[in-house]
Amino acid sequence: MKAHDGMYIDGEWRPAAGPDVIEVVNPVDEQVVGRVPAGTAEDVDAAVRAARAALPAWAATGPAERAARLAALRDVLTARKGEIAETVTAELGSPLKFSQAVHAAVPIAVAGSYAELAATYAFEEKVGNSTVFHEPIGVVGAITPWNYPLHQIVAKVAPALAAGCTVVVKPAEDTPLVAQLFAEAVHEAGVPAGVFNLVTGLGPVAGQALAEHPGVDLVSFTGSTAVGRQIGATASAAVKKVALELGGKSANVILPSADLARAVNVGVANVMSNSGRTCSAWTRMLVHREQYDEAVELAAAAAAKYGDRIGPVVNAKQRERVRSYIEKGVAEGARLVAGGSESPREQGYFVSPTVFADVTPDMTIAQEEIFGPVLSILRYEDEEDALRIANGTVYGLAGVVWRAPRPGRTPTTYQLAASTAAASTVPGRYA
Ligand code: TXE
Repeated sequence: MKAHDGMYIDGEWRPAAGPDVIEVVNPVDEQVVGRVPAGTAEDVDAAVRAARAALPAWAATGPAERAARLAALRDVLTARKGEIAETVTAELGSPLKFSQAVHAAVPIAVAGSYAELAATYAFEEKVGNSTVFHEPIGVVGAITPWNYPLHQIVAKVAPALAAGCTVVVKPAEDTPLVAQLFAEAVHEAGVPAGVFNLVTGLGPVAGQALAEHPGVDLVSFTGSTAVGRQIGATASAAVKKVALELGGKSANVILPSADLARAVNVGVANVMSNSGRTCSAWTRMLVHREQYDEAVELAAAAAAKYGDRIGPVVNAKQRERVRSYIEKGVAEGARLVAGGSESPREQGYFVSPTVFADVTPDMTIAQEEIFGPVLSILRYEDEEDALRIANGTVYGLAGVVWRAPRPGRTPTTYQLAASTAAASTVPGRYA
């Protein structure tokens, strides 16, 4: 895979300040597919300075010019769609078709929607006798994860650029190659030097330097709750703005009136998609006790059909993490009806699509984010009970209720408890 040995700063690829490199490994065959520099605080500082210097001019460009650059970015990404999909497949391990349909197509659509928003957004608003001006916050430090590597970058960068902010991105160390491809696309799209900058590197080094940098006005982070908490504390100590998009343990409530087979099959597909690496995945399926056994049978059969076609998880550490959750599920008394902790292949970081029955709300696998292809099926007595179970975690990222359609009536929605640990700031289904 093509890889740059420098950082994209102030409109050019510059040599990294330090000698360290990160090896990018394909999770399917464990082979190195590229090497990128491991950035230091010095690289981050250079990138933030470039972003600060570029800010006044970029903030002063009209929305029409910013919309034009974002539209150009969408067009470049569209032209390089095939390359994006191949790059994500090489570093994330997802099947090529999924990379084409999701990892490439979704961020292109997101870039396009922010191009439209930049052109139509009311940056100036009359409120009574006053005029409200919506001004850019300033320099945005974006720290992104590996699960939807390009989408996570575009979902932060496109709105920031639309608003007139400048950006420094520190992508996940597992998936820096598509981030470099994105920097090339930004360049090709004619975005002025310094408006977008990329520093590859490790979280506790480059990521932390970016979160702490006094020249950054807003830190936008997506990743683990533990790191998010740390970044929130750092940002508040420095009195800067922070946006955190963290984990999830979303409930999929199937009411007795729903089409059970459809609800279960879609529910299983949702969890297995991207090998379970989706923070909004419906990882807890809640089924009425009278339909429980049938649902478990359907879910086990659906999961077994996927085999290793869902692709691997991202690295050895994640595979161990997911396996240990599966072992904990068994140890706490849940019933394994599909998959298990045994890897389906000798090579690569694969985990079998796994389904647990007889899961109770207090079990670890019903409370903690696993971030792998693991579904927990819980039993409920009535709607009140289902709601109580659904709301009974610290998470609140997404939620689903299935019931028979009632023609002419607006769908019922349940208010799931807002989470303190997961404040969603990024629009889009695939975060
Ligand atoms: O995340 P990290 P990891 C969850 C999921 C997963 C778990 C661990 O449960 O199993 O997190 O994944 C950077 N200062 N999600 O360890 O470490 C890091 O370099 C500044 C949910 O990979 O949080 C990367 O760019 N930055 C999630 C980013 O933070 C730091 C997606 C995320 O990595 C840092 C991914 C530090 N001290 C994982 N330490 C979602 N919500 O979609 C790390 N980073």
